[in-house]
Amino acid sequence: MKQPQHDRALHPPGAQERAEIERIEARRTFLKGAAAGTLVMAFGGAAFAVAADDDPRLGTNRPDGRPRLPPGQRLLSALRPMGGEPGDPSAAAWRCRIHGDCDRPTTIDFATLLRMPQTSLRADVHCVTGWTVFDAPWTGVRLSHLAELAGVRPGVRHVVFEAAHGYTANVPLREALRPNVMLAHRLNGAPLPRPHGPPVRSLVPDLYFWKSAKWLTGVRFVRADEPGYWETRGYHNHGDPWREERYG
Ligand SMILES: Nc1nc2c(c(=O)[nH]1)N[C@H]1C(S)=C(S)[C@@H](COP(=O)(O)O)O[C@H]1N2
Ligand SMILES: [Mo]
Repeated sequence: MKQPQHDRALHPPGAQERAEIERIEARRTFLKGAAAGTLVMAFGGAAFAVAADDDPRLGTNRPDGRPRLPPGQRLLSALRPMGGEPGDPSAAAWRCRIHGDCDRPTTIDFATLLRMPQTSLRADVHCVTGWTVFDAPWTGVRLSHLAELAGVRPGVRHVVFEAAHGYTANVPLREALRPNVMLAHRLNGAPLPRPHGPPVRSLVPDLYFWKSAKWLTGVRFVRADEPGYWETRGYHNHGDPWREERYG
């Protein structure tokens, strides 16, 4: 699977972490060189938003008391497409297995997802490569709703998000049941744009963004933890941005 943004597996152990840090530093230096504020630049053929250093939300705290900007992060004005091997973006073709250790496993399609209770929220997201975006507006269905529907059995401790081409990400069940964790199908008031995992991705805003699986194909409830794609390639098993749980 090609993963150009986090290709630490290509470097020998020891050099891996330095290479990643150098990459992050290079990006930061680039961003510092760009003008502050909301600005979209052409870069490698893709448009992306750059640093918003003068944002009044910087330096404030979240309702839970933690700083709005986690340590070592820099604010961008819009999500940056981070790549990954795309799945089928078609809503008509989308199927998602809700399965694992539950009483009522099921497969849902897009129309079924839309008939479920919809949640719209603004969430901050934090990419391990060093960027954060505040207040991204998402719409979707809470994971807690799907867990209830599936009848998750006692003893289940983890959720594995499954995505196209074998990508997976593991999240502790307790955290996955929080009200801001969802299967998202809209971003910024529109269907998920092509690079951001349409038609449906998971959204786990309070963990690093690699936990938010694009091109979602399944939600699996498990008792024993199953480290996912990045978690088995040197990244932290949990990924809390405020503890800087970047590398395992
Ligand atoms: N299916 C899939 N989901 C994925 C990835 C991926 O490679 N494949 N990359 C992850 C990583 S490393 C990040 S940082 C975010 C990036 O999401 P974005 O491209 O919408 O910014 O998606 C995550 N979800
Ligand atoms: Mo990432």
